[in-house]
Amino acid sequence: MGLILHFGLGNFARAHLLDYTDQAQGWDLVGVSLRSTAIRDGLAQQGFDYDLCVQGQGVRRIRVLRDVLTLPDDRDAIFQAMAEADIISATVTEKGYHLDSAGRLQLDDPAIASDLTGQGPSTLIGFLAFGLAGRNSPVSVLSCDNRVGNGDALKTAVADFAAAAGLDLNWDRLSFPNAMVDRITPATTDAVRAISGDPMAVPTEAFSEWVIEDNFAGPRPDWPGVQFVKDVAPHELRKLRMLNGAHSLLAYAGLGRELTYVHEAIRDPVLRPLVQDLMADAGRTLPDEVQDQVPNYAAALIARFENPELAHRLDQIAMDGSQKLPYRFIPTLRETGSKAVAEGVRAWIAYCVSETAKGRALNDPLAADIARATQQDEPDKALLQIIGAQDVLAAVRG
Ligand code: CS2
Repeated sequence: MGLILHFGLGNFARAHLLDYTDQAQGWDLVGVSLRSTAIRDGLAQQGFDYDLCVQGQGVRRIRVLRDVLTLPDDRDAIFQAMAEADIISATVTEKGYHLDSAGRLQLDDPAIASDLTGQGPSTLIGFLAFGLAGRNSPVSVLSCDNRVGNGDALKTAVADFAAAAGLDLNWDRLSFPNAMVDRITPATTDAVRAISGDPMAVPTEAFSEWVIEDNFAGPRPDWPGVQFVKDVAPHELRKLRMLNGAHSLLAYAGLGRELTYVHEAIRDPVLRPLVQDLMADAGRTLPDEVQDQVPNYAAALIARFENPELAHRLDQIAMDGSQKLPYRFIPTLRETGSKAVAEGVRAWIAYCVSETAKGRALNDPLAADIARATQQDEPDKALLQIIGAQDVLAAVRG
C-alpha cells in the first residue's frame, strides 16, 4: 500500500486529488488540516468518507481518506506520517508558500519566523523542512496549488527555510514535480448539504484536469486520466492566464456591477466580451505547442462559467487578490498591453478602495498593506507596488 500525506483539506483537494486517488488502486491517504479542526471533526463523525456531488453525474462516495491530523495535538503523528509517506502533497493556496514577489521565502513572516524558532512548526514549509531533514528514502513533494512552477516554488521555500534553520535535506532523494490542477469547486452551500444529506459534501463540476511533470522520486498511484509530461509550463500558463485570469476579471468587475455568481457575470453584456478579449490576449502569450488549443479551450471555459448549478460566488474568487494577480493578470498585461486585463486590474483596485471605504477588511494576507495603499494620493500606484507590478501603471491608467 502506498501512502500519500496531504496538507490542506479544503473543498478543492477533496474534489481533485482525493477523487483521483480514490479511483486508483493500492493507495491510502492521510490528511493534515493545519489551520482548524472543523474539517477533521466533521469527517471523523462519518469515518472520513464523504459525498462528492459531481454536477450532472450524481454523487460519488469518496472513501480514500484514512485519517485527518490537526494541530496542536497531532504534531508527532504528522512527523511520523512524513517519515513513511511516498508522496507528500499540498493544497494550501497561494499564500501558504510565504514567498515574496521575488519568489523567496519571507523569513520575517510571523508564521515562518515562529517555525524557525524550532518549537514545533505550524506551516507547511516548516513541516516539510523539519520532516524531510534526515529522511533518506525517496519522497515526492507534490504541490496542487495554482502557482506558476508550483513544485519549484515549494522547493525554493523549503530550501530557504532549511538554510535559515541549518537543516540538511537529502535533495537527491527528493523531487518536487510541477503540476497544473483544474476543477472548479465552490464552497459547500446549505442547498448542497440538504440535497445530499451529507454535512461534509463537496460540490464540483464534471470537468477535471491534472497535468503533472513526470518527475517522481518514488512510486506514484496510477491516477486515471492524468497527463504526465516533461514540461508542465505551457499547460499551467494556459490555465492560469485564461481560466483563472478570466475568473478574477469576472470576480472584481462582476462585484463592481453588484453581481453575485460567476454564471451571472459571464452573461453580463459588458463582461462577456471583456472575458473573450482577455482570453484571446492571454492565448497569444502562450507557448507555440498549446496555440492550437486556445480557441476550443476559450469556448469550453465560457461554457463551464455559464453553469448555473455550481453557484460559484464571485466573492470567493475575489479573496487573496494580492497573491493571485501576479500570475493571472500581470504577465498578459506586460506581454500584450491587453485592455481587458487592464480593466481587470482597475476592477481589483476599485474593489480594494471601495471595500476599505466601507470599513470592511479584505480577505487577503496583505489586507493591512492594501488598506493603507488605498489611502495614498495615488492608490493605483501604491496597490501595484504591493504586488510587484509598478511597471504596468501606465497600461492600467490607459
Ligand atoms: C478560482 C479557482 O477561487 C479562485 O481563485 O479562480 O479556485 C478556480 O476555480 C480553480 O483554479 C479551477 O481549477
